[in-house]
Amino acid sequence: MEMKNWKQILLPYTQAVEELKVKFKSIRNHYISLDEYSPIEFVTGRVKKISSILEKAKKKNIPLEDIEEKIEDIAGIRIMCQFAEDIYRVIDIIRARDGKDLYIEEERDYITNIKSSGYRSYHIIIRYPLQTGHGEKMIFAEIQIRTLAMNFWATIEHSLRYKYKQNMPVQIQKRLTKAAEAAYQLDREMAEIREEVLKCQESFQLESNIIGDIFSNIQALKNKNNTQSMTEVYEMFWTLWEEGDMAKLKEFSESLQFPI
Ligand code: 0O2
Ligand code: 0O2
Repeated sequence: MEMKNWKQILLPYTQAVEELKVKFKSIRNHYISLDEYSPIEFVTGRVKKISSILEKAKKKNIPLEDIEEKIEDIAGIRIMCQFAEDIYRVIDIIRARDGKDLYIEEERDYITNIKSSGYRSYHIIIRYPLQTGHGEKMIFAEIQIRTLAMNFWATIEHSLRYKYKQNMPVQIQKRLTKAAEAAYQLDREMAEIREEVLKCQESFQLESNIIGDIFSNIQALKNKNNTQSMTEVYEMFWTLWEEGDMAKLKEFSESLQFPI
């Protein structure tokens, strides 16, 4: 494999990362548009750096011509969740798509089986059928699903490991182990207050959607009505807004949609 082919080799992986990001972001948007809590907080993606691919190939004795078949995380998607419980909802969503737009190859549960470094995450290796200019190409991708706390720890640990390579000072290693434990405790604490947080977030989301609806309905009315009746509509809105009763605001929004 010559160096000049790298760009060509990585192109399908770039496409896969972009497509998968759109797909998982859409799942989040779907929940939000239905006023529902989304188990996905945010999604990121990356194509593995050439230097990391080469390092991994060397470490695992993979000949360069086998890289595409043997290195499963050239395309990587990361899904962040607020709570550990959400991870299992995301896993179910992905499993439900198995055999449809992706094929699950393997699952690695580093949440139950925490790595010795302290790393926690749930990995799903998939085969993803990519539509290219030259027909379908099946490629590997790795989906990492983790909480915000797991991500926080892993991001910092990854950058330190990258910085020190094999020579991480023992003192820093110890601190990282302690920090991993703290991140684990944080997830446990958050699970306890999850119900409370969910209630607040849902009502906030609902409120912002109702207000959004009211303003689009007012806009639609404005195009039809005269300014006289619009003043009444605004006054009514401010009165109800100050009262803060969501049921009344919803009713008001509907009355604007279907004026008598
Ligand atoms: P928005 O409007 O900010 O929600 P891209 O192709 O640029 O969308 P990419 O290249 O993967 O995505 O970018 P990156 O930097 O990895 O971040 C992806 C998305 O994750 C971005 O949002 C970031 O705002 C979001 N993100 C990154 N870190 C955090 C974080 O700590 N908390 C939260 N809530 N979001 C974070 P978008 O998709 O650009 O859209
Ligand atoms: P990059 O390109 O820097 O993101 P391995 O044998 O551990 O090298 P394996 O068995 O092929 O890897 O796959 P695994 O363990 O399922 O996934 C490897 C990826 O998981 C890593 O990518 C990290 O993103 C993440 N990961 C695994 N272990 C750790 C850890 O101890 N700390 C952190 N921060 N992340 C980890 P790379 O190789 O770092 O690639």
